[in-house]
Amino acid sequence: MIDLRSDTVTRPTEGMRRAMLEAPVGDDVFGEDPTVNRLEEYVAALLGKVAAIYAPSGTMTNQIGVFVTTNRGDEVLLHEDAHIFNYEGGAPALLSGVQVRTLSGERGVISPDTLRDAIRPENVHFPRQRLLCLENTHNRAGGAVFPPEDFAAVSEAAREQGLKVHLDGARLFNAQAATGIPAREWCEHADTVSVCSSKGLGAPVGSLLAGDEAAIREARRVRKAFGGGMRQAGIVAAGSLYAFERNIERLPEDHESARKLADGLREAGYAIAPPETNIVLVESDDPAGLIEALERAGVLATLGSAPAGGRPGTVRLCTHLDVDDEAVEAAVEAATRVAVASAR
Ligand code: TLP
Repeated sequence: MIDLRSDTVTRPTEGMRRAMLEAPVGDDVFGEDPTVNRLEEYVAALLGKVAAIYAPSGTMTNQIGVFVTTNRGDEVLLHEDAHIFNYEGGAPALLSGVQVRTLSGERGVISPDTLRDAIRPENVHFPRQRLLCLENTHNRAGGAVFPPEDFAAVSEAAREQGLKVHLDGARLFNAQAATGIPAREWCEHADTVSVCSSKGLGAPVGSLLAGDEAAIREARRVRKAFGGGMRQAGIVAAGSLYAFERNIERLPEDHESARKLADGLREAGYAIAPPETNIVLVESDDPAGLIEALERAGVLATLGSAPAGGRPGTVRLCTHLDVDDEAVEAAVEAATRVAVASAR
């Protein structure tokens, strides 16, 4: 089976496992795990933030980010295709008691005008608007990079309106790899930032939330309340540290694999937009059927989106650390067999 469902499916390499085995550990709830402390300092510096906190998942770091910036009944603005809105189990309502206001825009981008149109005046009837969440790269938009000028512009518009900005940077280093713009430059336009070691960077678990001193101090209390206080977490943190130190620089390989995959699939007759990073979206009127056919041919994929509003749906294929050239070629061959069979 060639597993292209997600870049989360990677298994730790020998070197990463060794780093995990040898990690010095302590009780992180007491702040005494030297490996977690090293990781938090490393990632805060990488993102140009004062502090960072380690947590089990990107969902948790996003939701801590929402919680520390809002009060119950506040409104959070985000793109209608945002991961925080679509794939986190309704957590903004469940955990923070906020309502979300979704905005539309091409490929996960929210324009300053769209944001301004959604701003409510101060009035006893209206929820207080506190936070804008942005996502880069954008998962549902097929790993699209938020164009840097647009990113800065919408963030500035949000701050002018008194909003804070949270960046879901689960794949921020893919944006760095695609544009050459360092992650820390993107982060200047966000107050809190979530990054994951468990996506393209290949660690088994672990995400970090970075921000200013006050936000991260509060985040420590919230992480505990959310059940994310881990004890000798240095074991997994060593895998995350290894991922940030060693695997950022190899992300262009995944982007190259995605390009090869997309080219091969296009040749086989599939409708595909050129991938910007490591996610390939294949258009299909019957994505569920295509996913099943691909699985029978030995390729695992997931649903990108269901057909809606007269538009086709998409099947998502992700490249990652465990997908080499041979796997890409085999996946293209398998998908070509599927295309030929369905044309018969
Ligand atoms: N995304 C997963 C699924 O949940 C869809 C995937 O396979 O892509 N932000 C973004 C942009 C993400 O893509 C993900 C994971 C998360 C946050 C959540 O990370 P985890 O899975 O660590 O909670």
